[in-house]
Amino acid sequence: MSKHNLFAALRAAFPKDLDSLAIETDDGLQYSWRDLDRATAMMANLLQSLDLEPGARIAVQVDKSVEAAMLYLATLRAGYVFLPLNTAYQSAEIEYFVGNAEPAVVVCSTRNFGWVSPIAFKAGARAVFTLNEDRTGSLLERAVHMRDTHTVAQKGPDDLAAILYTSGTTGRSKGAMLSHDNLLSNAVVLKSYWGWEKGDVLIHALPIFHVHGLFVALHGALINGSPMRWVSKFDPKTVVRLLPRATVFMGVPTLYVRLLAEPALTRQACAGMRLFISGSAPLLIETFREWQERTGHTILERYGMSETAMLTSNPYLASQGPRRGGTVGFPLPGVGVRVHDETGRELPAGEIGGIEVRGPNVFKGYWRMPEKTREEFTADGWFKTGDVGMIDAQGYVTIVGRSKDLIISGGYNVYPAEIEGYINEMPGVAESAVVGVPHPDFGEVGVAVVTAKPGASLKAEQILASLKARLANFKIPKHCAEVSELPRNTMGKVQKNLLRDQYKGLFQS
Ligand code: MCA
Ligand code: AMP
Repeated sequence: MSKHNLFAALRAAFPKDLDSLAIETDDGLQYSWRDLDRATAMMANLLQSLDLEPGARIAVQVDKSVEAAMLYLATLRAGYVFLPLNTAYQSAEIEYFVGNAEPAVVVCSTRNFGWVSPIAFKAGARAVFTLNEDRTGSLLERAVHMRDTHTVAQKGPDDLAAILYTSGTTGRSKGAMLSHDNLLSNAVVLKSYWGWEKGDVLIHALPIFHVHGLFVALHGALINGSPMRWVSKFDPKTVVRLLPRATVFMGVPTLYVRLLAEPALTRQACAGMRLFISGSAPLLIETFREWQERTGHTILERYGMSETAMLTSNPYLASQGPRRGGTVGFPLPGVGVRVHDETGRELPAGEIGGIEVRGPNVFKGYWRMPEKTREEFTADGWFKTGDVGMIDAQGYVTIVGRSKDLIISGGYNVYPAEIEGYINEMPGVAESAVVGVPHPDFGEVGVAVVTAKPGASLKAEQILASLKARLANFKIPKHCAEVSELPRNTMGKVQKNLLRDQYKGLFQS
């Protein structure tokens, strides 16, 4: 029944007055709810006119725009599987994702069409459209001729709605398969847990190719019938200017750090705001406290994953307890969170171990990787997050680290194994290790430590330049050091903790 289609639930929450404002962009464009309804119907009709098989993937690598968000909603509406791709990915990365997901349709920017379309067609795509942030491109040129009414496709709760690539701790990303109910159940829980109310207005300043911006922020506003102030590329001055005309803001810690650097961020500017939410990476207690002092607001920190959407959150209501900086709050209603040691034994309150999760928010598995999927679940069906933490006596969850080899930089995941793979192929390189070190802006950034083959001499800037030619810019280590050898433990494993200690002061003022 279409009632299980996530789009049907979002559409049911549109306000009665369809001609009221749904989205206003930072360059003054205004979209009504009727615009959203008509445009998503036309795009859904275009997709369905291609006669794709059920479960077809629609891969999208386009700059953030309202039309890109409409394309996501149209994909849900038409019953296909949305596959968002970071706009910073270059051809080697896109080749992997498109080769792995085999999308029926690929949508890219006109500037990238030259290299994206051959990759798409080689992987069996039926069509490649273009979509640009100035609303040009073949997608809209074709959609404009389609009917502006559409019957939402029937979907079951466990049917796939999206695939998000993530957690390539072994170097290659895995496609997390999220169902309509994974997303809808989480959106419904967060709507009430975060106190969404009539009159709320969201400032949307996150990318829409990851869970935070595409699901938590977008679904949060839509399922409450709330209008959005749409910021296509985060700029702290723009956000501060919008604060008096909004009530909710969501960001990664880097956004909060940059907003605090704006003198115009005052208590007065935030007087009309109801809620500031942070996640995707650890929020430093200094940032949490500085925000409180400057604005009078206490940031609500929550914890999520591409595989599980949101799993814990600090409380919204004071009656549920204080929002505690440095913690990620309580397991959400309906979500189970536990801490186990390596032997699988549940640990008592306050003891540190591996965080595991169970609930309607937990994904269906990794796309075409049944083995890997099995490895990441316990025998009794709990998902192993790869995060290390504890639950205290009051029930607050604290993440203290990660067992997975992962750097989270400005909210983006950077997998050392992937970068090391490329560096180790470079001429003259014997081996490398990429580790995360603290960074005042991005929270954590990568540092590459490299050893040369006998007789070879390495140039750090050359190593970084050749990485930049191959990989998304946010993945490029911010420093590269050559050493005679990498520290190893008795098992021969590189001791990345020693390297982290050695370089941790690199970016600290
Ligand atoms: C940009 N640069 C970065 C990053 N972003 N370097 C390291 N880490 C980054 N995150 C570099 C670029 O390579 C470029 O370097 C220079 O900074 C400026 O690039 P630009 O694109 O202009 O950067 P920016 O505009 O300053 O972007 C910073 C940003 C952006 C706004 C913080 O990274 C961002 O929007 N992050 C949000 C990510 C997100 O949505 N995470 C949610 C994941 P060069 O000039 O050398 O090329 S979802 C998730 O984690 C879970 C599910 C959850 O819980 O939400
Ligand atoms: P992703 O792989 O993009 O889904 O990122 C999920 C990872 O981000 C989690 O496994 C955590 O390591 C990290 N993460 C998300 N939210 C938080 C948070 N509030 N504090 C610390 N780490 C977080």
